[in-house]
Amino acid sequence: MVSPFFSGSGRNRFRQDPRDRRTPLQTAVAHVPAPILKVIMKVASPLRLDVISRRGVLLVMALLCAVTMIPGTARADNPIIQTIYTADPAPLVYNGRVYLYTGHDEDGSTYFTMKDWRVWSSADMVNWTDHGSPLSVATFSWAKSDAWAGQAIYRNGKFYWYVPTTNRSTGRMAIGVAVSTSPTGPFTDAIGHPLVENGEIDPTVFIDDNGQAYLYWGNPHLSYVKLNTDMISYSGSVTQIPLTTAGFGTRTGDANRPTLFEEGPWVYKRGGLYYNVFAAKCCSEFIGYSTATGPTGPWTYRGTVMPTQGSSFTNHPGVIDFNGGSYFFYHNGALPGGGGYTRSVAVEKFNYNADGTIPTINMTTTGAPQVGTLNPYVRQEAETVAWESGVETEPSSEGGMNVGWIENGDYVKVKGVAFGSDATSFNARVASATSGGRIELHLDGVNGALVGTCTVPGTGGWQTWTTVTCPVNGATGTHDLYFKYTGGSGTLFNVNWWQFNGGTGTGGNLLTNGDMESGTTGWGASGGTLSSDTSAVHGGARALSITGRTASWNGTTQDVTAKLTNGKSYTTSVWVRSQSGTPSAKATLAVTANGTTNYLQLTPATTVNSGGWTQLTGTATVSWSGTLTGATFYVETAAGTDGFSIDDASFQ
Ligand code: FUB
Repeated sequence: MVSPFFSGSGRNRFRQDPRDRRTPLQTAVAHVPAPILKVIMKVASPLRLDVISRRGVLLVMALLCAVTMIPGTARADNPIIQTIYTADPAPLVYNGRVYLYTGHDEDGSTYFTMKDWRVWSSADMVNWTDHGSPLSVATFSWAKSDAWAGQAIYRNGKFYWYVPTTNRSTGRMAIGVAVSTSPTGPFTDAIGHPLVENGEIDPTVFIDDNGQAYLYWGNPHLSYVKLNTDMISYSGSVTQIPLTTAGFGTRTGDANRPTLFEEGPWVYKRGGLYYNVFAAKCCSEFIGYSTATGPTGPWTYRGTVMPTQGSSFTNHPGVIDFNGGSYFFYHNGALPGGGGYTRSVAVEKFNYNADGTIPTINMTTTGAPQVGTLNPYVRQEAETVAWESGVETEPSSEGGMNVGWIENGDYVKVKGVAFGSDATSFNARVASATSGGRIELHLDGVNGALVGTCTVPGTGGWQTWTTVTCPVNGATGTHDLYFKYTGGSGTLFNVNWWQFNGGTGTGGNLLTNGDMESGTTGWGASGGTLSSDTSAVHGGARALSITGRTASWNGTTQDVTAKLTNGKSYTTSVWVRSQSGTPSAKATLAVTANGTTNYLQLTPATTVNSGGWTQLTGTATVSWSGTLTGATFYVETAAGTDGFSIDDASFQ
C-alpha cells in the first residue's frame, strides 16, 4: 500500500506510514552527495560481468541512492497507479482502450523482488481500471523467480505476453510467452518452456506491415528473432544486432559497454520509420532512441527521449499513439516510499517533431490530459481511479476487482466526470464484514461540494455484496468526483462498482434494466432466444444472452421510441461476449419516421470473443423527419450467427 495520505492500521499488513518505510541505512544515505555517488558508480561499473551480477551492484547502489518520500501534499495524477508499486510499463491500444501491462515491485523491496505482472486499462488516459494480476512467475512451471519487464501484443484474436523470468533449471533469464483471448487475461503459458533463452532480458515485440513479427530483447546485447505467425515459435536463428556507437551512441568509462544501450528496448514503426527506444547508460538510466529504415537496422542513434530524472536508477519506455495523441510511459520512484526497487509507472503526452524525431520529455506530476470525460450513468468499476488515498484493491467474488481496506478519511478521485444536468441518485455495490460506514460524494476536492451521502450497512462479509442507493443534489456539469469514505475506526467496507442515475431523456440511461440484473425485463430479441445468464457476467450477477440466431441482425433489442429527442447526440456503451467464435458486434438504432426505417450505427463493429468482455462504445446524433413511430436499440453482429451475451448497457 503506497497511498500518500493514509494513517492508522487496517487488516492490510502493508498499511503503514510511508515515512516509516526507510531502513536506518536508507535514511542515513538518502542525502549522499551526487559526486560521491558518481565515484561509487565508477567503482561498481567494472564489476558488472553479466545481468545478474549487475543487479548485485545495483543493490548496493540503490541502498545508497534510496530516496526520501514526497510530502503528503495535494498533487496531480502522475504516477498513474498508486495502490501498489509498478514498473516496466508496456501499453497496448486495443478496441478504443489503452491496456497497460506492468511489473509489480513488492512493498519495501530492496531488490527487484517481482513475483507477478499486472494489467490496467483506460479509455481516457487518466482514470485507470485495475484488472489485477492475470500472470505471475507461477504461471510458468519452469520459472523460479523474477517477473521482469515484458510486452503484450494482439494477433488473430489472441493476446501474447512476452516476459523475462528466471529458468529454474538453468538459473538464467529466459523469455516466456503467455497467451489469452482477453487483454485482461487470465494468461496461460503458451508453450510450457522458454521461447528463447540466452540469459538476457526485456523483450519487446513488433509486427511489421507485411505481417512479419519480431521479438527483440537484451542486456547487455540486443538480439532478435523472427516470430512465426502463431507468435509462439520462431524461424531462423537468434541474431545479435551490432551495438555500434553510430547506432546506439557512445558510452564512456565502461570498456565492456561502449554504447549507450543498456536494456528495455521498445521497437515500433511510425510513418515508415522504425524506432528503438531504450533504457540507456546504467546507472542512473536515461531513455534514448535510435531509428532505422528497416526492422533490423542499421540503427542510427538519435539522442535523448527522457533525461535521467527522479529517484529510480532504472527507467523503462513504452510508446503508443492513442486517440490522435502520442504518449510516453515510463517509471520513476515518485510515490511515498518510492525508489529504485519501489517504482511507479507514469505517462506524458508528447508531439513528434515534424521530421519524426522525438522531443525531450520530462517527468511531471501532472501527467497526460484527459481524453474526453467519464460517463457516470454507466456502471463504473470502483477500482477505476485517477488518484487515491489509503485504499487498495483485491479480486472481487463478483468478478474483476474491488476497492478495499477502506478506512475513515480514505478517498478515491475519478477525474472529469460528465454529469450533465440531471444526476438524481447514486448506486454503489458494497460489502462489509464490520458495520460499514458512508460514501460521501464530493466535487472537485475531497472536501469540495457534497452532493450526496450513501450509508453502507454491515453485510456480514467482505465479499457479501449489496447495492445501496442515495439521492444526489447539485451534480451538474463536469467535475472531478471524490468518493470520500467515512465511518468509525478500523476497516469499514468494500466497493465493487458505482453508477449515477438521472432523468430519462435528458442525460440518463434510456435503457431499462441496462445492467441486466432484472433478468430479461425491458429486452426483446429480433430472432433467436433470449435468456438471463448467470454463467458469465460482466458485472453483478446476471447478463443477457441470445442464442439460436439465424441471421446477423438477430440481436437483443429494446424499444426507446418514447425516450428520444430529435437531433440529440447519444452515447452508447455495452459489454459483449460471444458464446463461440470471434464475431464483429455492433449497436444499431432502427429509427422509423413517416413510414421509413433508417438504421443508425451507434458503435463501430468491434471483434468480440468468448474469453472475456469487450466494450462497444460510440457517440451518434439521432435525427428524423416527420413523426417518429418507432426506435429500437439493437446489439447484433456484422456477420455470422454466433450466440452472444450483453451486459452493462447504456444509451444516453
Ligand atoms: O524491473 C526489472 C528490471 O529493471 C527490468 O527488466 C529492467 O528493464 C529494469 O527496469
